[in-house]
Amino acid sequence: MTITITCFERSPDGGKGLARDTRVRWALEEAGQPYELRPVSFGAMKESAHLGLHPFGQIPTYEEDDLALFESGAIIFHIAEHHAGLLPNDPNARARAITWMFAAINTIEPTILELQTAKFAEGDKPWTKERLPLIKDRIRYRLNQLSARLGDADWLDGAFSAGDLMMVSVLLRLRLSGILDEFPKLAAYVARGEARPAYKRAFASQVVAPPTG
Ligand code: GTB
Repeated sequence: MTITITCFERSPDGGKGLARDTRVRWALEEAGQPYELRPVSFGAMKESAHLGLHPFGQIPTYEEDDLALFESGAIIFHIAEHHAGLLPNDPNARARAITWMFAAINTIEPTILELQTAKFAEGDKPWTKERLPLIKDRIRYRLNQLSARLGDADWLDGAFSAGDLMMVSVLLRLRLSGILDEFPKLAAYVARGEARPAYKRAFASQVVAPPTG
């Protein structure tokens, strides 16, 4: 059966590929697996049909035969476990690549989400002006450590892996803030990810709704 991924019917980023379905589609492109996209409206995400797939009423979801998954990290791990190209065969290298997947979503992404929440959900609150520099410094602290570990290597641990796919996807969400450009090694790392043919195909296949009005 075809793999089906849900995505925003109308992504708030207007075509920058920043929603989390992009990383899943990127993984499927790296693995050479065909898939279909099913756009979902914000309203439909909170209705029972979609909540049956995703208890938190979000995208992306993954459906294949009688398997339904949510959480981009779990979906990409599933894809990487079942298809070649995203995880090394050597057990230790594989465990390290998986560690980088977790580091991306558990150590780096939360700081970036804090920034997005402060800007977009709490932008009008009186504390935001004071809070933003603190959040940005917490991001810089982590990026400094990540950049030091990456050094002059192309990827985080040898060959490109699902760990890099996840880390690049997470870092991409920072680009508009300008913070990524403060770390030239990380900016070049993200650019290497975006230059991969599989990423380009994933980016090109995103659903971009025409502007309203
Ligand atoms: N932990 C989950 C995962 O990794 O899959 C998080 C899923 C999630 O946050 N989904 C978001 C969603 O469905 C879309 S990706 N939101 C709707 C809702 O909660 O009602 C987050 C996102 C949204 C918009 C942009 N953007 O416009 O730039 C970027 C990322």
